Amino acid sequence: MLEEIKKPKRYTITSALPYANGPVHIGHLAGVYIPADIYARYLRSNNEDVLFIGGSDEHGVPITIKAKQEGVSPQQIVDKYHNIIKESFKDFGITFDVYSRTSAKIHHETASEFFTNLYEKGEFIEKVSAQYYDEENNQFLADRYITGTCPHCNNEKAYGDQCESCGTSLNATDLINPKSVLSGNEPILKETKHWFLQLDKYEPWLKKWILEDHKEWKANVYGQCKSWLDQGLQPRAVTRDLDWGVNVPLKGAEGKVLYVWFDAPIGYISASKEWAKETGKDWEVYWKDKESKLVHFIGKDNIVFHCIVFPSMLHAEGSYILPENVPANEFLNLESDKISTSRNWAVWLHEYLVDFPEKQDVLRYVLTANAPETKDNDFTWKDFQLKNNSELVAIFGNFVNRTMVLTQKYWNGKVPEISTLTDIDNAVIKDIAEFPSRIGKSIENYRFREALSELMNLARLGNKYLAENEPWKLIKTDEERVKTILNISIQIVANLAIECRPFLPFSSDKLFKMLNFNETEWKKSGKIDLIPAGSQLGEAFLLFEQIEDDAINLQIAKLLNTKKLNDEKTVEVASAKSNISFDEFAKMDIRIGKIITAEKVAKTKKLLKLTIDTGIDKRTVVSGIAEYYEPENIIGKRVSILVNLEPKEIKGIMSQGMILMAENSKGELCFVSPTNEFNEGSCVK
Ligand code: B3M
Ligand code: ZN
Repeated sequence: MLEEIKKPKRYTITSALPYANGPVHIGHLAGVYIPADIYARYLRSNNEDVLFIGGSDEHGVPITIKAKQEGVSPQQIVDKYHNIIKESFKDFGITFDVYSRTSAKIHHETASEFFTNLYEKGEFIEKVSAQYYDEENNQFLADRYITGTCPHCNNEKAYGDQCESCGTSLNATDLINPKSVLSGNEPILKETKHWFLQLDKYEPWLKKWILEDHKEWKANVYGQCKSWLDQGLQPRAVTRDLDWGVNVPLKGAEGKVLYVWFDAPIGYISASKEWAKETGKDWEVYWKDKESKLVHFIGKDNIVFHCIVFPSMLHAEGSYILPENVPANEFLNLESDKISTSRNWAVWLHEYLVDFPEKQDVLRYVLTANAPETKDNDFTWKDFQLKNNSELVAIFGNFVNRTMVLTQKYWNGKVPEISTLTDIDNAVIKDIAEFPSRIGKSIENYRFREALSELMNLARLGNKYLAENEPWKLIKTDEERVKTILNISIQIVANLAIECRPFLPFSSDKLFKMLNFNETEWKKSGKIDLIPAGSQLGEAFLLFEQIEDDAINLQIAKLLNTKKLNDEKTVEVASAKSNISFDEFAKMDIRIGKIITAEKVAKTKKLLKLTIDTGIDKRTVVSGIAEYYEPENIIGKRVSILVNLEPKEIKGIMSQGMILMAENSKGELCFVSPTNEFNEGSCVK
């Protein structure tokens, strides 16, 4: 028998805590905060008990790096960005019940207690391992503080945790030629003790809890969890050698802090405590009562921490509820490129509001309509303009405006009476009744794009109703009929005002003002008795306005400029090699040679077979330059050649020597040629 799904008593809604090392951008809004806000607002309009939690993640290595770069303390960095981020969320109408931060005292206490609790229960294993240490700075190096050559792709700028060139995740000890970012020196390996959460121990439990009991999770989330679980889990260190974070509350753990991903999710709990203190409410029921429903809104890069690590922590602690769902989103790109804080490839929320003042809802709309719910999606300024002009203005705004203007014109803004209902009216009334549950269902199932498109269908229904009945024509012949049509249209506007509120709260406020109305309860919508006949409406004004090409072109130009600056910046120089003696250098016999013949090597893309007159002899050299030179264009060219390199067979051809090439940061090659007419055989020294 199907189990009756019991309605939760209350909702605990968390949204990922953004790192306080930069402002927030459209990717954050689209992926996490808008969906979470729609969900929270919708539930509240249903009179549900909701605690919607946000806050800044103020620990972790990126923040210490940023502080070093700017020559200030980590606390100064997080103070600055915490405030900017908090303001942006407020500006965009994200209705957190609490927006806290992990540098708060209450958080340090809460995280510390949580750790101690697990420690005392014996949930950690202690392990000593060798880690990189910078002797000049007397400190252990976090993975991000070590760079070196990627063993997979030879990228010389790989980090200790990942190579951003080939995407492989690495251990710091995998790097070839590791260097400390702090001193530039080669780090030494030194033993250090850390505490590990035994994810392997929880694996069977996790498998059942996720793979069997939560098959309803979004496919992207479920799939990622399954692949982690299929690979098998390892114990994971929850402490670090770092001086910024929550101190490890153990003797002998001086200089160690909790790993940022251990303390950050506990931040949700500390924020709840802070909220409880301020409001006099009880935080514990939101976290410990089985009838509370916990939902985490996050981006896809946070899935493992919210579905595997944090639940394991909660499970190990034992008194907490677990997330009922984790509706993680994929990523939003910007004009086909990955959003990047370091490359400034983003639309920053605070900047958007300077360029598009009071247009929060336009962005909320476009980001919801384009939400990366099932796959990565792209934000483009052209699409932003199109969605504003042809959807918000042409459909939603147009319907509201026509209804308001006609009512003002014919009845001075007084809501006319309904006389008799025709079949057309009854059909529309029946349709109107279906929207609240249709939109609501989509929201409850975390399908916010679908919910929004349903909302737009309600506006479309209104437009169609007006267009088919043409009250502006009927007014000359059948005033009673026009009264009915306008009354129903006004009711549709009122329905829109309630139902758009989770998505477009600023526009909902405007509609309330225009309608002289302020009903926020979801269950009141779906009906046509929202605004009684005889009510006086407020003044009509435009809900949305056209966005012109100029405004869009300006934004595109801004991005092109960013791209240009970035391209200039990427002229990077490969790092220096260690010194050699003159004798070592002098062993190389480098000459000027002349290319006499050149042809492509069959079945290869990169290789040319060259005959070089070295002045000493004429010899064959195979060179990987086919992508940069056409054979016919290089005959007669003078180049540098290392003549005493051991001969080597390449693709069945004996190559005798090597042509010297210059390589730029993009990996492009060009010959190193004499600037004057020097004969073949001349020595390069
Ligand atoms: N600060 C990572 C991020 O912003 C991290 C989220 C923490 S949620 C507990 O992607
Ligand atoms: Zn690599």
